[in-house]
Amino acid sequence: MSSGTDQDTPPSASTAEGGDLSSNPITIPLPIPLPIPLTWPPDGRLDLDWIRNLMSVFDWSSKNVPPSDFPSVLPVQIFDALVLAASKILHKEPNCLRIDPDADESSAAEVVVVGDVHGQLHDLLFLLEDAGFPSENRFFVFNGDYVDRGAWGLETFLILLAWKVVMPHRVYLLRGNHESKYCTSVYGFEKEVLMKYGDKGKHAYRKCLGCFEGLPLASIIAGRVYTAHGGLFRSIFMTPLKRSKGKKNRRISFDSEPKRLTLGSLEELSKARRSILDPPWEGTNLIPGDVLWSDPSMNPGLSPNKERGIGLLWGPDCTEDFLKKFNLKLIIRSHEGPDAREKRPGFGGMDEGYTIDHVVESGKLITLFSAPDYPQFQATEERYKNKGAYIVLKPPNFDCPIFQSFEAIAPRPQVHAYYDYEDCIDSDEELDLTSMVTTSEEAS
Ligand SMILES: [Mn+2]
Repeated sequence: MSSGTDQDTPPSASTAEGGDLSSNPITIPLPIPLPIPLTWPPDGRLDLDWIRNLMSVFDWSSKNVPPSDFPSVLPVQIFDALVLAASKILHKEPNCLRIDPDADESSAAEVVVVGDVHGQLHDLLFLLEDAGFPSENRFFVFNGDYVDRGAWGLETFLILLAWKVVMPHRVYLLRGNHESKYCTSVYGFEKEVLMKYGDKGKHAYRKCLGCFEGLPLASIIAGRVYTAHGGLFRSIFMTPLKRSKGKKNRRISFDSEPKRLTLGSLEELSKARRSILDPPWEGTNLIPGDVLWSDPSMNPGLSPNKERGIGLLWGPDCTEDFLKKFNLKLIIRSHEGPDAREKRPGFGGMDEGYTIDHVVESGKLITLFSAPDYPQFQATEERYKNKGAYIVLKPPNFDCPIFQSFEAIAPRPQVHAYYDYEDCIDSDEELDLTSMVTTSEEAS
């Protein structure tokens, strides 16, 4: 940290050490002098104290340090070490995680499920404090969309990676559609990283993309709850490809797709190739794009998601089929905030951070959104003022969702956006698929 700036001094008090885990990360006093730049532990082992310090420092630096001074907070070597440690773990995980907490009714085990976060660092810190930090008895499943739109996607993502490294069997990070090259190049995360790491920015961004490719796609909790960012997916056996011959002139024409779309199985999900910068919307590897981009519909059946240009729409009958076939009770997906829901007649708004979309014989489909007062940057004066929510699942069955809604932390630090939110389309809809084609030189 360059001295001599007129930044706020952190709250004074003893030290950050020794407090109990339930203490508020936002008010954990920072030692003086400030523990920055952050360092890697000499023995290479991250622990809870390291994460608590990381969260406190990021909370403080987000309010006091210009983005271009970020390396004085987290030097690129420490960034590299953290991303590498997390990447190694993530890439080894299966596409669909099996999470099996102690189902004994007397056990204190619980699973916290979290929806879209979108770089809203302070709201994530609040959520972690409110739900209680990950622990032996408290699992976390994050449903993706950690970055973009909000101004602290990098801090948000790194905090989650740190939790993953320290508690790999308690904290699970799934991939969202924004954990991709295409989305991060349009909605701010790429520019954010370039701004925060300067001449090392491209390097840092590439490392993040490599990590995104490792993120698993879905989870099954206690054998009863399926979670994924977008939701359900097609069977690839039933969709032989009709593709125009000229590869250079790819046109997106759903009409040329086979008439019969059918739901995919968990076995097919397990075999999908997820390690791709942008899930393809055509070809044979369509399951990752479906899982990350699909939306529920009130109309029965499976159909191409024409609004988004990738993924599917699935009806209540598909929710029922999927739950029944795999003996599940609940689907928890995310992916739709208040802006998306504004354009979806028939569906509930995101005012409370969640909606119950389908109620069928075998169970329910829920949309969960954890970014309150979203989006951070908005061209209009009028805001959605939505709450965020997380879900707690408890033994013995982990299939009765307890909803916890929460307000945004206010005031949010005033910072500049990393994307042109006035001109940018204000949801993921109508995305320009042609710009998603990754050229070979870019795909490093
Ligand atoms: Mn999304």
